[in-house]
Amino acid sequence: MRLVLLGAPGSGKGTQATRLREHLQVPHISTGDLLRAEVAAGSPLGLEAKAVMARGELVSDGILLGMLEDRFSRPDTRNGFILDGYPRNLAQADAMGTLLERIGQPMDHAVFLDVPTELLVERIAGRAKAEGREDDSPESVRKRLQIYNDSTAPVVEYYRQHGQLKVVDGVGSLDDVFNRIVETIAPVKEVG
Ligand code: B4P
Repeated sequence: MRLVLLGAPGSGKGTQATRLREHLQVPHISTGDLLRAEVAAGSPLGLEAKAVMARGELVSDGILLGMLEDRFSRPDTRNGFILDGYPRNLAQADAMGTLLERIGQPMDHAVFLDVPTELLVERIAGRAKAEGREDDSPESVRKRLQIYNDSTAPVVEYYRQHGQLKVVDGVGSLDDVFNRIVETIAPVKEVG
């Protein structure tokens, strides 16, 4: 199963991807986690990404694509993957399409977690208290939501127009949302 999870910051992508990894037995690839690992390691890439992320802005498309190519070259992605946090703009959507075609791993579903803005803000404020993530400050969150509306929402439309989009209501308990996703991506049973 090759799944792309789309949604605004705080929509539950990372949360649900962790559960889906167990269910589908394929790796969870989070571009946010890959970037945070680079920052923690103090690599040149991490040093470049750190300030950009803290401001709530998007790290450059070139860095992201290189990171993703590297991750997809690992053998654990052979049976599929759950991609969380990518693509975040139309250029990334195009680059990903080309990459997946080149490695012979076409996407099965683009699942969009639909959550109203007030709830996104509430959830991220909760995480800010619990985890103290630098980019969860009110100022960065405003910026991230604005970038989401300007750059990432068109990606959702792009997959809708290509007939690949599955919209899932992201409001409810973790179990409710998880069950909705599983139902949405389950193969349609033949009748008779
Ligand atoms: P991400 O790590 O992707 O951060 P995110 O958008 O906030 O989503 P995340 O998956 O962490 O949160 P979730 O909704 O699960 O990106 C961080 C930064 O990295 C970006 O701003 C950017 O700078 C950079 N970056 C990443 N990818 C990039 C790319 N492709 N291009 C350029 N830059 C990139 O959860 C949020 C909170 O809600 C949690 O506390 C969770 O517990 C809670 N929650 C989730 N579901 C819930 C539910 N059903 N009910 C109640 N609470 C829930």
